Amino acid sequence: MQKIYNETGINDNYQKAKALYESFGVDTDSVLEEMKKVSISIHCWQGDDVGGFEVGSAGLVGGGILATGNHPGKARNGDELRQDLTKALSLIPGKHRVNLHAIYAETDGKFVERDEISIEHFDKWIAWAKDQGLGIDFNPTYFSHAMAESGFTLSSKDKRIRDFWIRHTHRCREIAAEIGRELGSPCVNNIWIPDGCKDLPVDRAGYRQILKESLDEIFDIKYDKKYLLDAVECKLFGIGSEAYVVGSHEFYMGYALTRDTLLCLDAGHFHPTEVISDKISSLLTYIDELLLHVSRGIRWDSDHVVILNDEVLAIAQEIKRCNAFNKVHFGLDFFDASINRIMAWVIGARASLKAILMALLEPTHLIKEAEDSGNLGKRLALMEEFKTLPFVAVWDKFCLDQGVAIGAQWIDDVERYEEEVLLKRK
Ligand code: RNT
Ligand code: ZN
Repeated sequence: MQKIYNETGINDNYQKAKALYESFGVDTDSVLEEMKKVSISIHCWQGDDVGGFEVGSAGLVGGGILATGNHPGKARNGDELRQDLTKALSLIPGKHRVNLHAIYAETDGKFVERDEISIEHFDKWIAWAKDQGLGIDFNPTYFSHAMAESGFTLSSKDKRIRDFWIRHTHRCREIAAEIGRELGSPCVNNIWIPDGCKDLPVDRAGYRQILKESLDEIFDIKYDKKYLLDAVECKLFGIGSEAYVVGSHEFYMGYALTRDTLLCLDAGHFHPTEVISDKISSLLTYIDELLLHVSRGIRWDSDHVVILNDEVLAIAQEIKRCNAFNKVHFGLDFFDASINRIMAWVIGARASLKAILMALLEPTHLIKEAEDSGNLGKRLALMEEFKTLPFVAVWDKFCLDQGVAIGAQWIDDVERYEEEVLLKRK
């Protein structure tokens, strides 16, 4: 591989590609500048199958989500997870963010209930993020807990249960805002609850009314958007909530619109032929900012590793075509326990960045000209031709400039890390 990828070759290829893109009115140098500013939010939970570090935890339980597989070497504590993330980030070009869940609190071996966690339990994450130049995003955790066993949390009809989760959310927003202040970059705190029913409920409205009231109580406490951005994430169904999900798309769209929160769209949370890429322009007509959970559902919300497929490219194209890189927070959400977890991160993050780069390199103005002049054959023809412009020459140049492995070279690196680090974890 060393022979194929050499600096002179990459620079030569880049110069040729630059000339070709220029002939279509695209300046690759400024695209590379823009790419440096693109920051995606990389979810920590791929590193340990959504287990977290709670004392006495049995790993991911309930919540209607599932991590399948038993690949060796998963991170067992904060130090290992940060070590693995550091490895993954070294193979991903650009400066990014890490997305935490409340269960990744580090409590020094002591059990701390979720409604009692606080900022000091995230000190190590913050110090590491500062050291690495990363931002951090956050999520309250409403699953893997006795108080979530009924299948209801913030929408529970049991006041004791819902008050517990309201208190947990208060803690999380406070922590997230503090993280945002510490790191000088707003922390997105995303609320996703698993609440719903396996079979037909009769009181669909009742639970939604309660959820609205719980959320209103939560958001009654105001934070500066400089530090904290609140998001709410909808879902269509989960395992054990097939018939009814309280926090549906319509529910949260209405909520976000009337309460001025961000709306989170997870690519796996809609009907199988429904795509989130087409929702971006509609929502941005009314909503200031969106959070995306870029994921890959296969037949259901299976949370497969993101790859460079049509939908991921369409998402990136929509953000570009709407000129909305400053309004759309691009987060990853998948968990595959059956493959090397660092590979999973790197595959998903590199695929997402490739999609974004491809979108930025698209001579959109020419396609739009064809569309506006009514030449729809030309519009389709250009879209097809632009798919095979020498994007990879620009991608390799980006990786070279960012000092990360070119092409498939990173795979050897992760395999070595598996031998030297992961397989030694017993
Ligand atoms: C679940 C949601 C949610 C979770 C994470 C772990 O269906 O997608 O975002 O995946 O919070
Ligand atoms: Zn999600």
